[in-house]
Amino acid sequence: MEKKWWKESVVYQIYPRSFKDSNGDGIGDLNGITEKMDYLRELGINVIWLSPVYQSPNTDNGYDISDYQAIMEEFGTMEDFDRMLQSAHDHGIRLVMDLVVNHTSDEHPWFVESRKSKDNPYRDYYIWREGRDGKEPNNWGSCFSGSAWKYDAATDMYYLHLFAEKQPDLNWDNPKVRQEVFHMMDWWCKKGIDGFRMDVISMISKDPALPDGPVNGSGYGDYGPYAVNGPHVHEYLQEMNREVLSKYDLMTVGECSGVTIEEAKKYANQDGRELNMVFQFEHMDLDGGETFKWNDRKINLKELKQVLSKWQTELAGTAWNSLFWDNHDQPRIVSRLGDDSTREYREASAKMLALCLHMMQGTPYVYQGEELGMTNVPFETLEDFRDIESINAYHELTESGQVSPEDMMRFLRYKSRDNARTPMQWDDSENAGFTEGTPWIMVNPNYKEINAKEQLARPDSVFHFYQKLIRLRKEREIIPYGEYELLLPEDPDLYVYTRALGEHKLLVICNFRKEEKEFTLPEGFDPGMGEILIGNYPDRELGETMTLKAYEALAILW
Ligand code: TEU
Ligand code: CA
Repeated sequence: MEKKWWKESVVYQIYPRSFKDSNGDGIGDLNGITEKMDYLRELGINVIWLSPVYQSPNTDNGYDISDYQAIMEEFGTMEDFDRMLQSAHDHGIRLVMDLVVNHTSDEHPWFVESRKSKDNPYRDYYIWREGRDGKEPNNWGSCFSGSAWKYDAATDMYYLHLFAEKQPDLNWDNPKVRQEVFHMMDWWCKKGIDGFRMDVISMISKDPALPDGPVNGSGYGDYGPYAVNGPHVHEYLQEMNREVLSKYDLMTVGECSGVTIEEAKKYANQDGRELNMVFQFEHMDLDGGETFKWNDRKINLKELKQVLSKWQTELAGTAWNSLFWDNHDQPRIVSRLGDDSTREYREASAKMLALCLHMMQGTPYVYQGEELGMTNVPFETLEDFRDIESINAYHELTESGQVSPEDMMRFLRYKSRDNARTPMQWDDSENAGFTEGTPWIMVNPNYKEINAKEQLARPDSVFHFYQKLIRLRKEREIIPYGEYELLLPEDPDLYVYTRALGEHKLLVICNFRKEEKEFTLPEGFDPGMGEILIGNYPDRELGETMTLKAYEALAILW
């Protein structure tokens, strides 16, 4: 496997609105990020992925962009951006920007023009269709509820939006659109940024016939077969690579929901023709159901092992994957796969989950607050939520009678994206030290117990555990490059795997349960010869048979 800096890096994702507010308006900002650069260096991460900071009406918190070359006023100025970038580089940290080019905001000047008339020069920047019998051009549903089409009276036609109405999809089949996007990317590269995380990049190419999709639980058709990994997606990414990416030393990661292994081998092939790595969701979608993510089902450990292992072994030597539990679209992992019921279990399970993921092959991503074991949030009413996906889903599913209001509130509390979007918990002062004003979304009331200040001062904290995992990846080649093998696939409680490189073997053992569990070392692993690289209980001694404690995890090197 070819060595690359981005294979040996750990990425930290910042959701700027919730990271640190520097001016008391209740909204995180760029100067807030600059203030916290020392904290990030202390954690040891190499790369920041910055969620969108561009000008935006904020229907979807910056994933609806109205100017790709301007900074959102609430976040600061271009000078603040330049200072933040310089500060990151001074701290030895690279900066990867979010690139949201499947769609723009409807307030983007391209769309403002496009909707004016059928012969406007920008008309073909978006996907316009005539209605079918006075209704939508096809049966597709959008990701944020309702039809994926919006009627526009000015020209008596419909435009496509796979996300919110205010996020019209760009028409990538138009070469002018591609040139505009590539030009804008080049402008950012010249500024000195270090890469792009590409939002829903697997969805930029649609089958131009736009056929009806199979009807799903929502009553709408699924656009997946015609818009995900569509007919020209690889051609367009190769063009982007030739025109922009190949000219700089970048890290590129494609958010590829709905990607298969076969497709991932194209997006993230080592031949370097497209992107460096994919960011895919198969393991996170295991608790979906008829009403998609909206339920409170638990992920089954055997299925989780099977899916994660498939991606480990099938991409090996060919393509590269991202490793993550949390991001700004996911509830908190310690509440989802771990145990947030007591302080002891919370810390043990947060560390176990971190170890389990960080010892795998791929580039790990830490989402802000994950390194503290931040939890889901006790939202009480619908008014506590800010996320368009959550609010729309509540209305759609309760008003159609598919889900009762009580159940839906429980599902939102468990799965809403807002669980990841409450303010970063810096200390135990008011508003968790995030703002001196009124935060734009509630602070998790557990900040007095869970905060960075307390954890920085305590050697056995979740923070220091992440710090050690991140350091180990840099010190031990076996972690980025070793060969992966799953052991005990049928065990319902333990996740055990090995990594192998040259003479060395790494054994990773994770108890996903609070019950104690017997574990016997596999044949050939001499307990007297193994070295515990990291574990979440201080007094662990190696034996041929060990009784693993609640959520115990360890990585042993031979
Ligand atoms: O998310 C894309 C995506 O696949 C989402 O539908 C995701 O599955 C969903 O949010 C999970 O509930 C990206 C961004 O990460 C997300 O924040 C944006 O809202 C979305 O694209 C539109 O830009
Ligand atoms: Ca602010």
